[in-house]
Amino acid sequence: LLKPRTVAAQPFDYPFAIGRTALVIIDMQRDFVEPGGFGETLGNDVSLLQAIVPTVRRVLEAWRAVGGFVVHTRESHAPDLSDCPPSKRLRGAPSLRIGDEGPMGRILIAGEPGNAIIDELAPIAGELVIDKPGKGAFYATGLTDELTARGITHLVVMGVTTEVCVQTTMREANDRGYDCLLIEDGTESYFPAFKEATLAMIRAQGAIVGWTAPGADLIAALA
Ligand code: TIU
Repeated sequence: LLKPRTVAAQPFDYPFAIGRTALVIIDMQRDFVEPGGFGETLGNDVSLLQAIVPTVRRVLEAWRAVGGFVVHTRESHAPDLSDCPPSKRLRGAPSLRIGDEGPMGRILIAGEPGNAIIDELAPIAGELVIDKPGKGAFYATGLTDELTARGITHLVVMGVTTEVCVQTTMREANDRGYDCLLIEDGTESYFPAFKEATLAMIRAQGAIVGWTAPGADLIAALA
């Protein structure tokens, strides 16, 4: 698992070893991907996000097959909202606010049906699930300690949405010294232009935030 490998990525090759790398799948939960969840309450068309599920699954299965470590995150809050800043709950004019009762249970609350990771990508034994109250996966979570304990230095990132929780997590990770690769067809936004802009800004200036590559190129590097 420590064999040096390379993904043909942008803006240049991404070197990694499976044993030092975590596959991080951001917020592939019903709240964002299915109608009636948080994403839709904000006024978004959630069908766009469903299109990446087969690719995310293909990459996840390939990563599992080589014995790589997997982290799943969920954006979620405690039932008493003690970890939800009022600014987050009160911002804007959503059709339902965080904590309100929706068709999949209380919006963005841990343990509710809508907070579950979709069946196609459900975690299996040995995979880490991080519940995060913020957009970034490092804020107010134990993620750094979990990665450090496993000797992880590199993150391969997929999930939703590209410019919100994915980009925030990559920027948090980059500042903590992780080398991050974003899978281009394993991430999506409610706003296609925001996805494209995010991919471009991540890899600009000599990979100022990280690298990007198609899922097939990561899978090829695992052979
Ligand atoms: N609204 C939006 O685009 N995203 C979020 O609120 N959370 C995540 O990106 N997971």
